[in-house]
Amino acid sequence: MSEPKRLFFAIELPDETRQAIVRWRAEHFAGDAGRPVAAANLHLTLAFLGEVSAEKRKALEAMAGRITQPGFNLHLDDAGQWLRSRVVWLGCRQSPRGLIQLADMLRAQAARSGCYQSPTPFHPHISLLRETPHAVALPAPGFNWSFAVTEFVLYESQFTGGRLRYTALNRWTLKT
Ligand code: 3AM
Repeated sequence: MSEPKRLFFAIELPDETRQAIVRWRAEHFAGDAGRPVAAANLHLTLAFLGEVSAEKRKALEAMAGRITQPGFNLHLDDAGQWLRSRVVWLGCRQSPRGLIQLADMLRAQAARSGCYQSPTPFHPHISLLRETPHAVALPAPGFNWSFAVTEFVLYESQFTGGRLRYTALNRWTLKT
């Protein structure tokens, strides 16, 4: 029997968007502002699933494969800080309907499968800095990053060798 894995559904960011975000972050936040999320780990979480057995994962993957939903554009034009969870994030002033629908569907499927569900509502965001020790001055969003979301991904989260690694286990295409 294989060990349960810590899983979550998310949207992968295009390489060039990740690089642009990392450059923007380095320009605007000092070294003491918090722990930067590694470029490779930048993502937008749709549904956190917690520890999932191989059997439950199979059921979740089958359900994810039945999602028929069009793709959408993500326009990153907002940044903020959550003082309680100590995160600085990027997001959208107005979330696309497709993003909310996709996250709602995945979260409902996960709940039906008995997966852990966060009690907090879905606030789409890309975490940039974690463990921010104090309030930071947020730069006016001078960025304007848009990209087409054409798929969603199931990731495994592992903490190994003192590093957090996200590995894409499976992906599904959104209808065009
Ligand atoms: O990077 P973000 O914040 O979008 O915060 C964790 C991360 O999302 C979230 O799952 C993503 C991958 O680790 N996460 C971790 N533990 C969680 C929990 N107990 C959680 N979300 C809700 N409840």
